[in-house]
Amino acid sequence: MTTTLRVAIIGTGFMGRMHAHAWRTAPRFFELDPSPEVVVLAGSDASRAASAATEFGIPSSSDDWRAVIARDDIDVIDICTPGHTHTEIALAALAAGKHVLCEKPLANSAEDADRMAAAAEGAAADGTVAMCGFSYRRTPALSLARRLIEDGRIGRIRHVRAQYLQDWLSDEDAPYTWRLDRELAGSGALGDIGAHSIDTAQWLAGSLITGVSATTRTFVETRPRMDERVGLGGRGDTAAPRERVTVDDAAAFTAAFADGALGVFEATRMASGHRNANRIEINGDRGSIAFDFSFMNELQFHDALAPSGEQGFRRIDATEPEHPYAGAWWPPGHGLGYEHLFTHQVVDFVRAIAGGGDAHPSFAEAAQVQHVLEAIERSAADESRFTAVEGAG
Ligand code: SOE
Repeated sequence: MTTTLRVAIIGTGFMGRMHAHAWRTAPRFFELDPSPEVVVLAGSDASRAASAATEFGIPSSSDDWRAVIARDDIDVIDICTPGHTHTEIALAALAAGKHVLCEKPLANSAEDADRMAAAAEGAAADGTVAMCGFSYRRTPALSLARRLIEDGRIGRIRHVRAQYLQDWLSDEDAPYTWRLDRELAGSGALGDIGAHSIDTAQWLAGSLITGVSATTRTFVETRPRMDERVGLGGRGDTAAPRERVTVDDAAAFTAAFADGALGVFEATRMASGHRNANRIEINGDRGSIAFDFSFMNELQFHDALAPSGEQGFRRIDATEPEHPYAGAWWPPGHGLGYEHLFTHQVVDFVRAIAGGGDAHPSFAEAAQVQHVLEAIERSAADESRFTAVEGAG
C-alpha cells in the first residue's frame, strides 16, 4: 500500500506557488511511493498564506514556520522563502529530523551554506535527505546533454559558455523588490540566475570551477518603492520614494575548470528582449552541445565524428519517451514548460527519500556553488584586476 509523505511548504511567493503546483502534479504523472501531499503552507503573512493554501487545495496554513517544523505529522520541509531565511529554517528542520528541499541559492553566504551542508551530512546518517532546488538540472534537454557528455559524445571539454539573460529590470522605473536588497537576497543577478549557470555548467562538465576573474555592474542605483508585493518587472510609480539597490544588476566572469576547460559566463536582468534566456554551450574535442531555455524542449548537438559533409549542429527534440523525464508526459513533440522542472525536482527528491539515496544537488554541492559566487564577488570588488586600456581615458 502506498504511504503518504506529508509536506510543509514555507513561502507563498512565486516559488512557494510553483512548488505547490509541483507537489500536486508529481504523483499524478509519476509513480511515487511514498506519495507526497502538501498538508500546510506557511508564510509570514497569515492572510496571504491562507488564500494561497485555498488556491492550491492545501488543507491548512500558518504564519509560524517554527510551529510547523515542530509538528510530528510533517515529513518534509520545503523552503521557498528569500535567501536570508534559508539557513535558520533548514537547520531547524534538519535538527527536527525532517527531509529538506531548499530553493537556490542555498544561502546568502558560503559560511551559512557550509553550516547547512554540515548539518545535512550529519542528518544523512539517519536517512534524512536534503537537496537544493537548482531546477534546471531537471530540464529533459539538459539531462539529455549530461547523458551525452557522460557517454563521451563530445569528448574532452575545452569551452563552457553560459549566459543567463533576463530583462525584467531593464526599465529604470521597474519597482524595487526584495531581490534588490543584499540583506535579503545575498546578491543580484549573480546569485539569482548566475548561480543556476554555475550549477548547470559544473554538473554538465563534470568538473568544478577552481578560479574566476569577474566584474559586476549596478546600472540603476535606486528604484520606486511599491507598497504591495511585486513580481518580476513591470513599471513602478515614478512619483514614489526610491529605494537604494544594494545588489548587482549584471555579472560577467571567466572561469577555470579543474579539468582545464575555460568558462565564460554572463548573468544579467537587463538584457532587453530576453525574458528568460538561460543558455549554455559546451565544446569538446569530439563535439558540442548547445541549449537555450527559450527553446527548452530542444537540444542542439554537433557530432565532430560525423562525416565531414554532415557536420554541424542538429536539433534533437527532447520529447521522446527515451529522453529523461519526457516519457511520463505527452506524446513526442508536444513539449514541456518551466513548471515541469519543479515537478521533476519533486520526483527525484521523493525517490531519494524512498530509496534512502543521495539527492542532487546535495547541500554540499550547493554550498560549493556559494563558494564560487563569493569568489566572483571578491574578484569583482578588486578593481586592480581590471586592466585599463591605455589612451582610452
Ligand atoms: C527570477 O530571476 C527567477 O525567478 C529566478 O529566481 C529563478 O531561479 C529562475 O529560474 C527564473 O527567474
